[in-house]
Amino acid sequence: MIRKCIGCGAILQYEEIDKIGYVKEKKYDTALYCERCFKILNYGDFKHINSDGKEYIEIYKNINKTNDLVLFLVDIFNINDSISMINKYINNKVILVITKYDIIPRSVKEDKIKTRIKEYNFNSNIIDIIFVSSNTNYNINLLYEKMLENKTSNNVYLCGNTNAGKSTLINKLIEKYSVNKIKVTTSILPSTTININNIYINENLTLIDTPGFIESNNISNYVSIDLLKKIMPKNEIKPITYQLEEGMSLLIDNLLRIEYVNGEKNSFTFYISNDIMINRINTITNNRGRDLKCHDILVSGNEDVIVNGLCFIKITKKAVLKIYTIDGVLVFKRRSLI
Ligand SMILES: Nc1nc2c(ncn2[C@@H]2O[C@H](COP(=O)(O)OP(=O)(O)OP(=O)(O)O)[C@@H](O)[C@H]2O)c(=O)[nH]1
Ligand SMILES: [Mg+2]
Repeated sequence: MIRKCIGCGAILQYEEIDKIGYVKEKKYDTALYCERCFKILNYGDFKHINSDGKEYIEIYKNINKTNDLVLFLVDIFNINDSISMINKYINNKVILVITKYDIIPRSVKEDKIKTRIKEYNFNSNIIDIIFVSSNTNYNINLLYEKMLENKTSNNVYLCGNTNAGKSTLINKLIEKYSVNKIKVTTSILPSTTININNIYINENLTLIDTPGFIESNNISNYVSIDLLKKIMPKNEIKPITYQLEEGMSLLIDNLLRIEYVNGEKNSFTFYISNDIMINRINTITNNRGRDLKCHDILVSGNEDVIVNGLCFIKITKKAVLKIYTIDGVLVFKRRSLI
Protein backbone atom coordinates (compact mmCIF):
# COMPACT_ATOMS: atom_id res chain seq x y z
CA MET A 1 0.00 0.00 0.00
CA ILE A 2 1.27 3.47 -0.89
CA ARG A 3 1.79 5.67 2.16
CA LYS A 4 2.16 9.44 2.17
CA CYS A 5 3.98 11.83 4.48
CA ILE A 6 1.36 13.89 6.31
CA GLY A 7 3.76 16.85 6.43
CA CYS A 8 4.59 17.38 2.76
CA GLY A 9 2.41 14.88 0.87
CA ALA A 10 5.40 12.98 -0.59
CA ILE A 11 4.97 9.26 -1.20
CA LEU A 12 7.02 7.50 1.48
CA GLN A 13 9.90 5.29 0.32
CA TYR A 14 12.98 3.67 1.89
CA GLU A 15 15.10 2.96 -1.18
CA GLU A 16 16.80 6.29 -1.90
CA ILE A 17 17.99 8.42 0.99
CA ASP A 18 18.44 11.55 -1.13
CA LYS A 19 15.03 11.42 -2.73
CA ILE A 20 11.81 12.91 -1.42
CA GLY A 21 9.67 10.85 0.93
CA TYR A 22 12.59 8.88 2.42
CA VAL A 23 12.14 7.02 5.74
CA LYS A 24 14.24 4.24 7.23
CA GLU A 25 12.95 0.83 6.17
CA LYS A 26 12.18 -0.27 9.74
CA LYS A 27 10.02 2.85 10.19
CA TYR A 28 8.20 2.56 6.87
CA ASP A 29 5.04 0.89 8.25
CA THR A 30 4.55 3.31 11.14
CA ALA A 31 6.11 6.65 10.15
CA LEU A 32 3.69 9.55 9.70
CA TYR A 33 6.36 11.91 8.38
CA CYS A 34 9.23 11.50 5.95
CA GLU A 35 12.69 12.06 7.44
CA ARG A 36 13.00 15.58 6.02
CA CYS A 37 9.67 16.71 7.54
CA PHE A 38 10.49 15.01 10.84
CA LYS A 39 13.74 16.97 11.03
CA ILE A 40 12.13 20.30 10.07
CA LEU A 41 9.33 19.82 12.63
CA ASN A 42 11.52 18.62 15.50
CA TYR A 43 14.89 20.29 14.99
CA GLY A 44 14.13 23.22 12.70
CA ASP A 45 16.56 21.59 10.30
CA PHE A 46 16.21 22.51 6.63
CA LYS A 47 16.98 20.44 3.62
CA HIS A 48 16.56 22.03 0.26
CA ILE A 49 14.68 19.95 -2.25
CA ASN A 50 15.42 20.51 -5.88
CA SER A 51 12.12 20.58 -7.59
CA ASP A 52 11.56 21.45 -11.21
CA GLY A 53 8.45 23.23 -10.06
CA LYS A 54 6.28 21.74 -12.76
CA GLU A 55 4.14 19.52 -10.51
CA TYR A 56 1.49 22.15 -10.29
CA ILE A 57 0.60 21.94 -13.98
CA GLU A 58 -0.75 18.38 -13.62
CA ILE A 59 -2.25 19.22 -10.24
CA TYR A 60 -4.07 22.25 -11.65
CA LYS A 61 -5.43 20.22 -14.55
CA ASN A 62 -6.93 17.86 -11.99
CA ILE A 63 -8.31 20.71 -9.87
CA ASN A 64 -10.00 22.09 -12.99
CA LYS A 65 -11.73 18.77 -13.47
CA THR A 66 -13.46 19.31 -10.13
CA ASN A 67 -15.86 22.07 -9.28
CA ASP A 68 -14.20 22.64 -5.91
CA LEU A 69 -13.45 25.97 -4.27
CA VAL A 70 -9.84 27.19 -4.53
CA LEU A 71 -8.07 29.53 -2.11
CA PHE A 72 -5.32 31.22 -4.11
CA LEU A 73 -2.72 32.61 -1.69
CA VAL A 74 -0.52 35.60 -2.46
CA ASP A 75 2.14 36.88 -0.07
CA ILE A 76 1.46 40.58 0.59
CA PHE A 77 5.18 41.21 0.20
CA ASN A 78 5.10 39.67 -3.22
CA ILE A 79 2.15 41.14 -5.08
CA ASN A 80 2.96 40.81 -8.75
CA ASP A 81 1.80 39.25 -11.98
CA SER A 82 1.46 35.86 -10.32
CA ILE A 83 -2.13 36.90 -9.64
CA SER A 84 -2.77 36.54 -13.36
CA MET A 85 -1.74 32.87 -13.04
CA ILE A 86 -5.28 32.36 -11.81
CA ASN A 87 -6.62 33.28 -15.24
CA LYS A 88 -4.18 30.99 -16.92
CA TYR A 89 -4.60 27.86 -14.85
CA ILE A 90 -7.73 27.89 -12.71
CA ASN A 91 -11.35 27.73 -13.84
CA ASN A 92 -12.80 27.03 -10.41
CA LYS A 93 -14.31 29.60 -8.07
CA VAL A 94 -11.43 31.35 -6.27
CA ILE A 95 -11.07 33.27 -3.03
CA LEU A 96 -7.93 35.39 -3.31
CA VAL A 97 -6.19 35.26 0.07
CA ILE A 98 -3.53 37.88 0.72
CA THR A 99 -1.27 36.43 3.40
CA LYS A 100 1.17 37.81 6.02
CA TYR A 101 -0.91 40.93 6.68
CA ASP A 102 1.06 41.30 9.93
CA ILE A 103 4.19 42.46 8.09
CA ILE A 104 2.60 45.50 6.43
CA PRO A 105 2.65 48.75 8.46
CA ARG A 106 -0.62 49.16 10.33
CA SER A 107 -1.22 52.56 8.79
CA VAL A 108 -1.76 50.94 5.37
CA LYS A 109 -5.42 50.44 4.53
CA GLU A 110 -6.71 47.16 3.06
CA ASP A 111 -8.95 48.98 0.59
CA LYS A 112 -6.02 50.73 -1.02
CA ILE A 113 -4.20 47.47 -1.61
CA LYS A 114 -7.43 45.82 -2.81
CA THR A 115 -7.93 48.50 -5.44
CA ARG A 116 -4.37 48.03 -6.66
CA ILE A 117 -4.76 44.24 -6.77
CA LYS A 118 -7.90 44.58 -8.88
CA GLU A 119 -5.83 46.36 -11.50
CA TYR A 120 -4.04 43.12 -12.23
CA ASN A 121 -5.52 41.08 -15.02
CA PHE A 122 -8.54 40.11 -12.98
CA ASN A 123 -10.93 37.33 -13.71
CA SER A 124 -14.53 37.01 -12.67
CA ASN A 125 -13.96 33.64 -11.00
CA ILE A 126 -12.41 35.52 -8.06
CA ILE A 127 -15.38 35.83 -5.74
CA ASP A 128 -13.65 37.60 -2.85
CA ILE A 129 -10.35 39.03 -1.61
CA ILE A 130 -9.45 38.41 2.04
CA PHE A 131 -6.38 39.61 3.95
CA VAL A 132 -5.16 37.19 6.61
CA SER A 133 -2.32 36.65 9.01
CA SER A 134 -1.55 33.23 10.41
CA ASN A 135 0.79 34.92 12.90
CA THR A 136 -1.84 37.19 14.46
CA ASN A 137 -4.97 35.17 13.53
CA TYR A 138 -6.24 38.15 11.55
CA ASN A 139 -9.39 37.17 9.57
CA ILE A 140 -8.84 33.42 10.05
CA ASN A 141 -12.40 33.00 11.35
CA LEU A 142 -13.78 35.12 8.52
CA LEU A 143 -11.92 33.02 5.97
CA TYR A 144 -13.27 29.82 7.51
CA GLU A 145 -16.82 31.16 7.30
CA LYS A 146 -16.31 32.22 3.67
CA MET A 147 -15.03 28.76 2.85
CA LEU A 148 -18.09 27.11 4.34
CA GLU A 149 -20.34 29.58 2.54
CA ASN A 150 -18.76 29.07 -0.88
CA LYS A 151 -17.52 25.48 -0.97
CA THR A 152 -19.14 23.20 -3.52
CA SER A 153 -18.05 19.97 -1.85
CA ASN A 154 -16.09 19.30 1.34
CA ASN A 155 -12.83 19.75 -0.57
CA VAL A 156 -11.14 23.16 -0.65
CA TYR A 157 -7.75 23.54 -2.41
CA LEU A 158 -4.97 25.91 -1.34
CA CYS A 159 -2.82 27.08 -4.25
CA GLY A 160 -0.30 29.82 -4.96
CA ASN A 161 3.41 30.60 -5.03
CA THR A 162 5.83 28.64 -2.95
CA ASN A 163 6.30 30.30 0.47
CA ALA A 164 2.96 32.14 0.23
CA GLY A 165 1.99 30.56 3.55
CA LYS A 166 -0.39 27.79 2.40
CA SER A 167 0.77 25.15 4.86
CA THR A 168 1.04 27.64 7.74
CA LEU A 169 -2.57 28.67 7.13
CA ILE A 170 -3.63 25.01 7.11
CA ASN A 171 -1.94 24.50 10.49
CA LYS A 172 -3.82 27.52 11.82
CA LEU A 173 -7.13 26.08 10.58
CA ILE A 174 -6.28 22.66 12.07
CA GLU A 175 -5.54 24.36 15.40
CA LYS A 176 -8.88 26.18 15.39
CA TYR A 177 -11.30 23.80 13.73
CA SER A 178 -9.97 20.25 13.78
CA VAL A 179 -9.99 17.67 16.55
CA ASN A 180 -7.18 15.96 14.73
CA LYS A 181 -4.14 17.95 15.94
CA ILE A 182 -1.61 17.01 13.29
CA LYS A 183 0.80 19.48 11.67
CA VAL A 184 1.77 19.89 8.06
CA THR A 185 5.31 20.99 7.35
CA THR A 186 6.24 24.65 6.87
CA SER A 187 9.60 26.32 6.37
CA ILE A 188 11.30 29.44 5.06
CA LEU A 189 12.71 27.47 2.13
CA PRO A 190 10.82 27.23 -1.15
CA SER A 191 9.21 23.89 -2.10
CA THR A 192 8.43 22.57 1.36
CA THR A 193 5.21 20.90 0.29
CA ILE A 194 6.05 18.27 -2.31
CA ASN A 195 2.78 16.75 -3.37
CA ILE A 196 -0.94 17.16 -3.04
CA ASN A 197 -1.85 16.60 0.63
CA ASN A 198 -5.41 16.09 1.91
CA ILE A 199 -6.05 17.23 5.45
CA TYR A 200 -9.34 16.28 7.04
CA ILE A 201 -10.43 19.19 9.21
CA ASN A 202 -13.93 18.17 10.25
CA GLU A 203 -17.09 16.67 8.83
CA ASN A 204 -17.64 19.81 6.74
CA LEU A 205 -14.19 20.44 5.42
CA THR A 206 -11.10 18.79 3.94
CA LEU A 207 -8.26 21.15 3.00
CA ILE A 208 -5.96 20.19 0.17
CA ASP A 209 -2.41 21.53 0.38
CA THR A 210 -0.48 21.78 -2.90
CA PRO A 211 3.17 22.40 -3.87
CA GLY A 212 3.65 26.08 -4.74
CA PHE A 213 4.67 27.68 -8.02
CA ILE A 214 8.39 28.24 -7.99
CA GLU A 215 9.41 31.76 -8.89
CA SER A 216 12.88 31.08 -10.22
CA ASN A 217 13.60 34.83 -10.17
CA ASN A 218 12.90 35.25 -6.44
CA ILE A 219 15.92 36.06 -4.26
CA SER A 220 15.06 33.13 -1.94
CA ASN A 221 16.57 30.79 -4.56
CA TYR A 222 19.95 32.52 -4.45
CA VAL A 223 20.90 33.09 -0.80
CA SER A 224 21.97 30.99 2.18
CA ILE A 225 19.41 29.91 4.76
CA ASP A 226 20.89 32.30 7.33
CA LEU A 227 20.53 35.23 4.97
CA LEU A 228 17.04 34.12 3.96
CA LYS A 229 16.03 34.22 7.62
CA LYS A 230 17.06 37.89 7.70
CA ILE A 231 15.46 38.75 4.36
CA MET A 232 12.00 37.31 5.06
CA PRO A 233 10.11 39.88 7.16
CA LYS A 234 8.95 38.31 10.42
CA ASN A 235 6.96 41.19 11.84
CA GLU A 236 5.60 44.62 11.00
CA ILE A 237 7.93 46.38 8.59
CA LYS A 238 9.07 49.83 9.65
CA PRO A 239 9.42 51.70 6.36
CA ILE A 240 12.56 53.83 6.05
CA THR A 241 12.59 56.92 3.84
CA TYR A 242 15.77 58.34 2.29
CA GLN A 243 15.81 61.75 0.64
CA LEU A 244 18.29 61.32 -2.17
CA GLU A 245 19.85 63.69 -4.65
CA GLU A 246 21.22 62.80 -8.04
CA GLY A 247 24.60 61.13 -7.70
CA MET A 248 23.88 59.48 -4.34
CA SER A 249 23.83 55.71 -3.78
CA LEU A 250 22.62 53.15 -1.27
CA LEU A 251 23.98 49.71 -0.46
CA ILE A 252 21.97 46.89 1.07
CA ASP A 253 24.16 44.09 2.35
CA ASN A 254 25.87 42.36 -0.55
CA LEU A 255 22.49 42.10 -2.21
CA LEU A 256 21.61 45.43 -3.71
CA ARG A 257 23.24 48.66 -4.84
CA ILE A 258 21.07 51.56 -5.96
CA GLU A 259 22.58 54.51 -7.82
CA TYR A 260 20.44 57.59 -8.31
CA VAL A 261 21.74 58.60 -11.73
CA ASN A 262 19.40 61.38 -12.72
CA GLY A 263 16.42 63.30 -11.28
CA GLU A 264 15.36 65.94 -8.75
CA LYS A 265 15.73 65.55 -4.99
CA ASN A 266 13.57 62.49 -4.42
CA SER A 267 12.06 60.33 -1.74
CA PHE A 268 12.87 56.59 -1.60
CA THR A 269 10.80 54.62 0.95
CA PHE A 270 12.01 51.10 1.64
CA TYR A 271 9.71 48.24 2.61
CA ILE A 272 12.25 45.64 3.64
CA SER A 273 12.82 43.27 6.55
CA ASN A 274 13.77 45.19 9.70
CA ASP A 275 16.84 42.93 10.02
CA ILE A 276 18.44 44.24 6.83
CA MET A 277 20.78 47.25 6.99
CA ILE A 278 20.76 50.03 4.41
CA ASN A 279 23.87 52.21 4.04
CA ARG A 280 24.45 55.43 2.15
CA ILE A 281 27.64 55.20 0.15
CA ASN A 282 29.74 57.40 -2.06
CA THR A 283 28.95 56.48 -5.67
CA ILE A 284 32.39 57.40 -6.95
CA THR A 285 34.69 55.99 -4.32
CA ASN A 286 32.73 52.97 -3.12
CA ASN A 287 32.43 50.21 -5.71
CA ARG A 288 30.73 47.59 -3.54
CA GLY A 289 27.91 45.89 -5.38
CA ARG A 290 29.11 46.87 -8.84
CA ASP A 291 29.96 43.24 -9.55
CA LEU A 292 26.25 42.38 -9.34
CA LYS A 293 23.96 42.41 -12.36
CA CYS A 294 23.04 45.96 -13.40
CA HIS A 295 19.49 46.99 -14.38
CA ASP A 296 18.76 50.42 -15.84
CA ILE A 297 15.41 51.52 -14.44
CA LEU A 298 13.35 54.55 -15.40
CA VAL A 299 10.82 55.56 -12.74
CA SER A 300 7.93 57.79 -13.81
CA GLY A 301 6.99 58.89 -10.27
CA ASN A 302 4.76 57.28 -7.61
CA GLU A 303 5.98 53.86 -8.54
CA ASP A 304 7.49 50.98 -6.62
CA VAL A 305 10.68 49.34 -7.74
CA ILE A 306 10.58 45.72 -6.63
CA VAL A 307 13.56 43.47 -6.12
CA ASN A 308 11.74 40.16 -6.09
CA GLY A 309 11.62 38.65 -2.61
CA LEU A 310 13.89 41.29 -1.04
CA CYS A 311 12.04 44.61 -0.94
CA PHE A 312 9.98 47.22 -2.64
CA ILE A 313 10.94 50.87 -2.79
CA LYS A 314 8.37 53.59 -3.27
CA ILE A 315 9.82 56.44 -5.32
CA THR A 316 7.79 59.64 -5.56
CA LYS A 317 9.34 61.52 -8.47
CA LYS A 318 10.80 60.72 -11.87
CA ALA A 319 14.19 59.03 -11.58
CA VAL A 320 16.84 57.29 -13.61
CA LEU A 321 18.41 54.50 -11.57
CA LYS A 322 21.03 51.84 -11.82
CA ILE A 323 20.03 48.87 -9.70
CA TYR A 324 22.57 46.15 -9.08
CA THR A 325 21.45 42.84 -7.62
CA ILE A 326 22.11 39.10 -7.79
CA ASP A 327 22.02 37.81 -11.37
CA GLY A 328 18.72 36.00 -11.93
CA VAL A 329 16.68 38.07 -9.46
CA LEU A 330 13.82 39.97 -11.09
CA VAL A 331 13.74 43.77 -10.79
CA PHE A 332 10.49 45.37 -11.92
CA LYS A 333 8.17 48.34 -11.40
CA ARG A 334 4.52 48.74 -10.54
CA ARG A 335 2.26 51.65 -9.62
CA SER A 336 2.81 52.34 -5.90
CA LEU A 337 1.06 49.76 -3.76
CA ILE A 338 1.01 51.95 -0.65
N1 LIG B 1 5.01 36.99 9.05
C1 LIG B 1 4.32 35.94 8.61
N2 LIG B 1 4.98 34.87 8.11
C2 LIG B 1 4.25 33.82 7.67
C3 LIG B 1 2.81 33.81 7.71
N3 LIG B 1 2.39 32.66 7.16
C4 LIG B 1 3.49 31.97 6.79
N4 LIG B 1 4.61 32.66 7.10
C5 LIG B 1 6.01 32.25 6.86
O1 LIG B 1 6.22 32.05 5.46
C6 LIG B 1 7.13 30.96 5.24
C7 LIG B 1 6.53 29.98 4.26
O2 LIG B 1 5.41 29.37 4.84
P1 LIG B 1 4.80 27.98 4.32
O3 LIG B 1 3.50 27.80 5.03
O4 LIG B 1 5.79 26.88 4.43
O5 LIG B 1 4.53 28.34 2.78
P2 LIG B 1 3.91 27.42 1.64
O6 LIG B 1 3.05 28.29 0.81
O7 LIG B 1 3.26 26.21 2.22
O8 LIG B 1 5.21 27.03 0.80
P3 LIG B 1 5.52 25.71 -0.11
O9 LIG B 1 5.11 24.50 0.63
O10 LIG B 1 7.01 25.78 -0.30
O11 LIG B 1 4.78 25.90 -1.40
C8 LIG B 1 7.41 30.37 6.62
O12 LIG B 1 8.66 30.87 7.06
C9 LIG B 1 6.27 30.88 7.48
O13 LIG B 1 6.62 31.03 8.86
C10 LIG B 1 2.15 34.95 8.28
O14 LIG B 1 0.92 35.05 8.38
N5 LIG B 1 2.96 35.99 8.71
MG1 LIG C 1 3.63 24.23 1.94
